Amino acid sequence: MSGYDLIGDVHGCAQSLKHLLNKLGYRLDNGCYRHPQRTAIFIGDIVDRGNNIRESLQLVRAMVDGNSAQIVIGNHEYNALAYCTKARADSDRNFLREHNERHESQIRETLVQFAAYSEEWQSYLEWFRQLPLFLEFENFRVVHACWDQNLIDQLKQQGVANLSDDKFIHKSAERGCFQWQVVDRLLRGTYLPLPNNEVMLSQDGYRRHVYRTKFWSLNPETHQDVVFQPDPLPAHIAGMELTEREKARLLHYGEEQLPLFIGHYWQEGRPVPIRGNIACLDYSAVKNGALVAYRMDQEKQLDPNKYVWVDVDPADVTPLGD
Ligand SMILES: [Mn+2]
Repeated sequence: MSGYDLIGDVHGCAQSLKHLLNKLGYRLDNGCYRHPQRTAIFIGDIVDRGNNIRESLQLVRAMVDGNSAQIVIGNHEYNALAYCTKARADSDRNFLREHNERHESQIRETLVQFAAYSEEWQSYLEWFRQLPLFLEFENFRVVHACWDQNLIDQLKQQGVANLSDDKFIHKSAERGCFQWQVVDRLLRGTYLPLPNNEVMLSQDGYRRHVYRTKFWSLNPETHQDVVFQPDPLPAHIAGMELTEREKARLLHYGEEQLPLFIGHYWQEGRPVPIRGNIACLDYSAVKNGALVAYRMDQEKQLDPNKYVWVDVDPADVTPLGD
């Protein structure tokens, strides 16, 4: 085998995924998409939002079980697990992830599409617990949202690769502790509170108290220097200087580090590397964007010509019913 094809957030877009795999030279062989020389790597977030979530999971799991692909867990797989896991009796909550309106709407499509297949859904929840939190290869790294070397070193020391440990997953729901930090940082990335307790309305209609930030900017001065999300900051905030405290909350993934692949961030437009050693492969397929792959070989600097993508298939995103 030689080479890896890294694939961004699928979010239930199984038809688009089949088109992308075909374009990359993978062929269906006994129920599993395979390439004669290459291995696929999924960056997480297979579930939620799109029309074909069950088929996406079936396809990806067959590839992982058949050694034709690897995968890291995304925040949506974690959220599904936490949403469906009962909290312990001595906890102040019923489930690890609260069943409020916002959380319910994020997972709704997944639960609806699995409504008639509850045993199968249970088996995917078990599977999510086996998915690695990060992957490290000789010449590149993979994580859903953010590479935090300090947390990853601690995970390695403790021999924690995934969420299979009961104690770890229950702790991960307790804001502030190490297990919570791991999930929050690796699967959701870095973010800052809006200054002066301000709130902004995002495109998807939610009130946000925080905004997503880059974890690679060197010596940022203002909020505009670090913002990394589709929704622009309000103009009066964008130009405000970062305080020392805010700067201390940010990370810096250096230019000398190994190439890193992430998903998560709803990018738009033509896929290009963020920098010579960082590529985000989430191009908002399920918001009528593109499903994107990067063909990784031995390069030390990422090459804009090595992206392959397909526009989302309308069958994955057209509202059903009415
Ligand atoms: Mn995502």
